[in-house]
Amino acid sequence: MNEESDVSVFDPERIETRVQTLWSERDCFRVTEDPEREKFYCLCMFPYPSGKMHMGHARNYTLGDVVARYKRMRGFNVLQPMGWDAFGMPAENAAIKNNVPPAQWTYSNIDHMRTQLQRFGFAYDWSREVTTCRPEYYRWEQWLFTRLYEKGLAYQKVAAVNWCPVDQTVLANEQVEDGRCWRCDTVVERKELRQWFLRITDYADELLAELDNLTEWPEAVRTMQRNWIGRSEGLELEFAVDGHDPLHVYTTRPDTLMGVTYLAVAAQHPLAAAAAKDQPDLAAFVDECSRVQAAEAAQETLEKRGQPLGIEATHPISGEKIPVLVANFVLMEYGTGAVMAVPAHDQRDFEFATRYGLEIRPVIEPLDGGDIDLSDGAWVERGRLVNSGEFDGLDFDGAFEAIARRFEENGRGRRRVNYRLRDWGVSRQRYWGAPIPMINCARCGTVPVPDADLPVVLPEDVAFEGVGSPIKTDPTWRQTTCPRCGEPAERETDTFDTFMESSWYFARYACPDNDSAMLDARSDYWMNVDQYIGGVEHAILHLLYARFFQKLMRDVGLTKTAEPFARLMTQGMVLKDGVKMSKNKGNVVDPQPMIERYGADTVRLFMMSDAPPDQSFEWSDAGVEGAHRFVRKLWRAACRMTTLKTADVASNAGDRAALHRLLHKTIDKVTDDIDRRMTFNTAIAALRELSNAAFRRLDALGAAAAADDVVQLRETFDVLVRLFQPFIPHTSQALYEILGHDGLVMDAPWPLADAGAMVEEERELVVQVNGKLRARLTVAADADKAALETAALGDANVQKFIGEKAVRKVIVVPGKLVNIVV
Ligand code: ANZ
Ligand code: ZN
Repeated sequence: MNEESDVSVFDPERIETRVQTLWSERDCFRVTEDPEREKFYCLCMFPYPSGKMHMGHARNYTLGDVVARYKRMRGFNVLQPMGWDAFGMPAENAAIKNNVPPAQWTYSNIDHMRTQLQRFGFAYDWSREVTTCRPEYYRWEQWLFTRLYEKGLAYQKVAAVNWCPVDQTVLANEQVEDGRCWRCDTVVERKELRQWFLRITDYADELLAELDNLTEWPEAVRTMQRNWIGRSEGLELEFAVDGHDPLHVYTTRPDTLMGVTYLAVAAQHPLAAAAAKDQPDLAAFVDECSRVQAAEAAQETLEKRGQPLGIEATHPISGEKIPVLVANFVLMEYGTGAVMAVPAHDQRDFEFATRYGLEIRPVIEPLDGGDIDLSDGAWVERGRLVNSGEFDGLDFDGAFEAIARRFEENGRGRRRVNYRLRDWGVSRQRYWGAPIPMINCARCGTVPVPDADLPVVLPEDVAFEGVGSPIKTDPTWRQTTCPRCGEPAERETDTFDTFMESSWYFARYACPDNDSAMLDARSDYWMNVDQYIGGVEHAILHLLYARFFQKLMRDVGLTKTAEPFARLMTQGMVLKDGVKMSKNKGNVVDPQPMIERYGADTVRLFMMSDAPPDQSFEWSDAGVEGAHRFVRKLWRAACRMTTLKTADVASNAGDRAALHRLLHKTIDKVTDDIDRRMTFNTAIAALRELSNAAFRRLDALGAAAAADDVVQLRETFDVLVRLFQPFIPHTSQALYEILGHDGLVMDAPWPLADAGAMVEEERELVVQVNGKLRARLTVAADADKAALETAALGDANVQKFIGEKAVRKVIVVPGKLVNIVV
């Protein structure tokens, strides 16, 4: 027998190569906008082309592929694209280290990773591949930016930024973790620079409100976004200051007004500067605070420090004199950059007051009376006002209203809504990013690059001298002429934050070939993404920016879609030996050799079978071995089944009924697990159970069986092959052919469960005597308690163990067990 014809030999590499060739010959993942069919857009977060795929990618992309392939069998017009988040610092760092241009490094990584992805057999429409570092992609981002500039949504300001001295770039607040750079862990400094910003705060209300409608998102992600936006309602109040303009403070606790014992301003506040003029000590302190980075994340843990300004303010109600200090925990960028301090009821104010011996004056008591304990911290709950003169006895809401009205009446305060969210600084001083399409002209000021001159192309063939951006160090790249007056002018040499590219790629997959518009009608067909899958580390940054961009694109008239992602799945981490797989831990398992050894289907199956997608998944060699043994067994059994002969032999109707029932229950469970719950692990467990039942039946029947049995076994394998298609698509396709079908299994309809067939007519009943198993009986599924008791007591073996002893109690668990206590 020659190799080719001996199909019962399971050779994953040969099978996978052949099936993938079939797919590409038929071009079967290329989709078009078919208005007759319901669309399903399934998307995984695109990778940064770092060099090679890791297990996190493998898991993410397999999850997406399972959904996409399943939906296709359900009759949807499924789009599943893939692309590359190709700009970013690692390319530059590699370039500086190895002397290769970032473009070259990036493109060769992309080629390598594309091959790796293809080996997995993901059902991607590669004709839509998007690579963000290509001018045909980023030109539209540049175009949108100039539109936003015209609308006042993009603007420039000198801002204190988080500066990473190692990476030589500005970092967004989101990129600072515990005061350190998210990439290189260096302590971040504060620096004043002229930057480009997008006015995301204009969209804060909508971004917040629409979270309520994203019911198919994990609650944890919605909460994180709510907190990040951080909407608060409070008052802006005015305090008179001796010899200076009045000081404005923002407070969310006006009910604590009578407990204010000092005011505190940020180091960058004008009042601090004014006071520091003739006080060198103070000036030195203010200067020092200004240099330390001000990322809000670091504020909680910051050691609270300050100095008196030597200035006094007047309490607006009591008329008392209170000191004004400068404090490092007050942020210039939030509220008004100044706070009224209430040490009795605010923890930061408490720590500060304790350290500097300032008065702590309690003005709130619990609603149920009782004393508050200020011995080791502030009492921060809401309660009832005391020591507050005319406001005594009011609760939080009552006090808020009374005090708001009082200040509104005398014109010294107003209600105000505040957001923690800041405008998004998008300027980066690095090279490998999309150039910001702006020109500085000595006469005309800032001028956007006209549409006809877009894209502003980033030169790709560059050499690095040090870490500086080649377009900054090159004296000629920036030289241009002003589009308005025609005089010599200079280009902006900063590039965009790479979060800009990942904020709209999902929409561009709908129309990647359009060279005359950013989006077209096709994006309204495909958007929004029905299922988005990616790491939970993107819960805030990427997902918030993407939601923002979708609204920006809508507001310049490009699309009707307001929210980009209908349903979100955040996948758990991949672990090895209980800890996250990472280079640092030295516990990385590379997917490539695993595929070479076991085939893509085995790796896919194992990764989906271990844990639900949102939980962490533990890689184990035994697990992948087990998955491999199973696929091989399935293959051999299906092949053997096709050789089963029909003979004139007896058939057991009871066995047939049981298998029939299991078949339909499995269809039902697998469908529900994939579709609604996305618990692929339990779907696979159910599929394996059905497979094992089929294997056992096959063994029991031998070489020949009754016609009814042959037909049923055939049907069972037919169903298995289709239900397994999303997980092990190559094996499934090859077996589909072996079972005698033409065409593609993924175009076969998904099996549907027959509810009638799932009803159990008979069940197994376990009978125990004093807790020990003594009999297994087959009983009617709907038998009542009395019938079960009678059946149990009547069994010969059970009677033997009861013997002469008295039956003291019979416990019946219907449908499961009878325990007889003697
Ligand atoms: C008095 C007070 C008493 C406050 C009290 C709190 C508790 P959210 O909810 O985040 O908006 N604050 C205002 N501006 C600040 C700034 N620039 N830097 C640091 N802290 C600032 O927080 C609002 C509260 O944070 C404000 O209410 C203010 O302190 C403080 F028992 O005012 B509160
Ligand atoms: Zn000009």
